[in-house]
Amino acid sequence: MKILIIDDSKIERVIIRSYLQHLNHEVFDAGNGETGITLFAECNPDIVLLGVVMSGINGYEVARKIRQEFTDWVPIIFLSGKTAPEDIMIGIEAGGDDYLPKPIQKTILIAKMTAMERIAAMRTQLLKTKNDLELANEELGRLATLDGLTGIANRRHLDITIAEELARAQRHAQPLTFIIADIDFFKKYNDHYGHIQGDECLKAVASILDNSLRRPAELAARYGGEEFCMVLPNTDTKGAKLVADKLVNAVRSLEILHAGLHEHAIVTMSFGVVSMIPDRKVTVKSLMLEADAKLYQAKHNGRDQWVI
Ligand code: GH3
Ligand code: MG
Ligand code: MG
Ligand code: MG
Repeated sequence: MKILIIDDSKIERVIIRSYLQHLNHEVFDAGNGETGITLFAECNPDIVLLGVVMSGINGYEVARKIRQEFTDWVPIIFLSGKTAPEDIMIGIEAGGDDYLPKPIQKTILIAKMTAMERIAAMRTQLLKTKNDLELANEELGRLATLDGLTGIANRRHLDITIAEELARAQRHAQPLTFIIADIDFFKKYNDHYGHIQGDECLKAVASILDNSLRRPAELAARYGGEEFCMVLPNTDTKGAKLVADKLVNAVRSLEILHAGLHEHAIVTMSFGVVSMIPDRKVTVKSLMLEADAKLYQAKHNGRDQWVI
């Protein structure tokens, strides 16, 4: 342990040092309150042994300052000849954790320090547990927004984002683009290659959709099955068409063979695109219905394309 002794009596400091030697502690000492506080900041002690009556600021003030200025708790034990009950009360209220009468008895001092050490260790353990729990919670919160298979945002995340972005676009009269995408002839893909490879295809498609969106506010999410959605805040019709083009080409560029269709066929995707400055009447549901209708048209028109 690092021990800081703050007392204006040199003899007292020497005596306490002598009590603590052979115990493998690192001992620092200061002869007045001001130096004590400076040394406290420098040596970062595990325990403070603090006299009360000192020239300059007294021990109570020192304790108050330490509690004010340093958020991390370090045990403070007062060592004082002032032993009236009120003195003890003032010391504890100033931030002291224990109060030993002078002359100090070596065994009692060491026993009290051992008790403080134990409390400090428990506190450290609790803080660590709390920190671990917070990290685990953060991770859980993060995982709860991700799709288990593809690792991109899931339906839940999408629902929250689309509602937020629709409200924002309505509030600021900004354009919003919403896209629903569906893999073409995916049932045949599964039938031909099996579900395991079907899942691999879904992962590759999810990843390329996600990576094709560049702005941080843009979201690609798995809506369910082989259907994905993209939310593009502040994107007008012109921008929407550019993104849709990019997405159609990105999926093609994977060149995933789809021999379930014909020999040289590759996996493609169809996109239903809605872009608007939404008025008050627009809802998440109406956006989705409209995008779904466009997607249906894209399928009907021959797939591997977008319709806006
Ligand atoms: P279309 O071009 O009209 O979209 O035809 P399609 O065959 O893709 O459409 P349909 O909705 O009939 O089929 C979707 C298929 O997606 C059905 C199911 O076998 C497959 N599918 C849905 N979810 C998963 C999944 O998590 N993993 C795999 N491997 N396949 C899935
Ligand atoms: Mg003194
Ligand atoms: Mg589908
Ligand atoms: Mg499909």
